[in-house]
Amino acid sequence: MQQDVGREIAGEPGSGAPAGGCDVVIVGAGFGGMYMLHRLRGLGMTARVFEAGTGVGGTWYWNRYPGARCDVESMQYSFGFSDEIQQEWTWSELFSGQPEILRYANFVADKLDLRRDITFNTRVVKADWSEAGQCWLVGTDGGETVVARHVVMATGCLSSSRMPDIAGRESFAGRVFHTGQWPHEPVDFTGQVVGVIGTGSSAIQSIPVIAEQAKHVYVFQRTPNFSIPSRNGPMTAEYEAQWKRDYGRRRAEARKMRSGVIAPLNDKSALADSEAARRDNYEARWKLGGTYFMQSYNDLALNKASNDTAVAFVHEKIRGIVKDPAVAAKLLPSNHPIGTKRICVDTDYYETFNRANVTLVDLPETPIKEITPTGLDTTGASYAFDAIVFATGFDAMTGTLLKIDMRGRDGATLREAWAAGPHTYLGLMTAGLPNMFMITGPGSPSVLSNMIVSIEQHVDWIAECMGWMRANQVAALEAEQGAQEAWVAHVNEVAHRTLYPQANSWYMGANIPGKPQVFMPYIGGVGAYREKCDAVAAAGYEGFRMTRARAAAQAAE
Ligand code: N01
Repeated sequence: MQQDVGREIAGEPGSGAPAGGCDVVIVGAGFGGMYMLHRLRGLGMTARVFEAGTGVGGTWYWNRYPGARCDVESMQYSFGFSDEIQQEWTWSELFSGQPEILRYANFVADKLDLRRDITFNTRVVKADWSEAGQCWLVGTDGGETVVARHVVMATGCLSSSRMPDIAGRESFAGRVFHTGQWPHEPVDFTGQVVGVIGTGSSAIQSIPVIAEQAKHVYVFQRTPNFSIPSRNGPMTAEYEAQWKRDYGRRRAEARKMRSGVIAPLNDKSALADSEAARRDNYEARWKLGGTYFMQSYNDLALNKASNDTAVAFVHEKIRGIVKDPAVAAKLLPSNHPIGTKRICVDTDYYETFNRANVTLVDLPETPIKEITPTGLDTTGASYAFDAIVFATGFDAMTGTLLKIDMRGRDGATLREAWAAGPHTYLGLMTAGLPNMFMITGPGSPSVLSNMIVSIEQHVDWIAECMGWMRANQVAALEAEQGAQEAWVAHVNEVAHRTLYPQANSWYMGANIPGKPQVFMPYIGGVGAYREKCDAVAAAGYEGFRMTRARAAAQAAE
């Protein structure tokens, strides 16, 4: 049983900052943590942010691998809360690369003077709820304990990179990289032989760039993935001006969209078109590029027969691009409907396999036996490299949250509460952990949406909730078990109306051995989800239970 030191440190439970502490501890200084801090300052609340990295930017701070780029247009993948920021900042490309997005994060941090409340190089490792103080005691790896009324987990959905359990991994004597933890100093592969393990989004972006530099690249593919050309290009002054003139309306429109992105939709089934019309439509979408391909028809995520038509089209494209038919055949994704694993977006991915210095190794044909000091052995051959790049993904959505030893009411741990998969109410809170909010947590649209739109929606909701608690002298707010279980059931039910659960994806937790297999994000759409969250707040935070601050409780007696 933990010792409850909250009373001693925090004094009488109120609804403001506990004595000697702050109103809120925010974990993470990515886009979520940055905007949360800004909103709380606006409410006159005190907040401290802890960030494991040496700078702001979250995902864009860590994922510095060659070719890292966002697949949502920059005019849309950017903050909409400040007209000054959105008018002042200028993007150089339609889909910006990681260095530019990181510069943007730093620009926002400077503009809002955020760094003075951020402690860098520091991880939050534990958080204990004090029933007596109605507050959290948050512990860092530097040994500091901070008392706070609330904790906001702005830890990101893809922030725990995953190294695979391959025998001999530690024995490799060359350089080892993970795309999600790329070094800050430049990495030069000139004249080197490189092995890339994995063919997800990170690999698909980095392989073409590494192949331009390296002497030879071996790509180890376990599951082929669908990828659509991004059609990135320079930002034109005219396109940018069009957006900036109309930003208010466009941001409002994006917030209502299913994906949080203004996208060309087609309210028609793929089966309603003739074969010729369908081909023309897919061809036009392929030329348009990017994730919009999945909106070619309204039922690609719902109807297997419709989805098959899109699969057939992309297969034909791959066969058309890759000159060696045997290599093309290996690149054809066949074990999941298109889009049910996150669709990849590339610049010259399939073309890269026409290069003489790139070899595709099909792992289902010749599985990996072990990593050796000089490279890697499959059942078919031995490969020698100077460097290995693990593009092997993340323990998504729950990995980072579960690394923190979080103990709520009566010592109940988050790890126990989520033993069968993440259980949340609206992806915002979990029963048993009062005043612990998650930004884009499991059970919210998060990774199925434009992350910045979803981050802004959550931050606004959380800030308003905290403001309401203070105004109403509520010391603690917590998801009710019943409301939470009803939400979890709804999240599952909606997911199982789609084809998504058919794929062994990280959305399902399938990439981590032993992880419960549940569909984690909410697929009901950003617009509908926002309406639900707003309705819950308007009804006095329906589905949450509250503990009144002591002064308010005494006054009411
Ligand atoms: O990770 P992934 P990612 N042996 O999990 C393979 C976002 N993102 O970093 O499919 C051999 O998708 C694994 O194989 P399999 C985006 O949401 C966005 O690429 O499990 N292979 C797979 O091929 C994305 O979805 C952007 O059979 C092994 C790969 O490693 C998410 O981040 C850019 C293996 C992992 O793919 C994650 O993408 C980049 C093993 N033991 C990322 N273990 C954009 O905005 C794993 N693999 C464009």
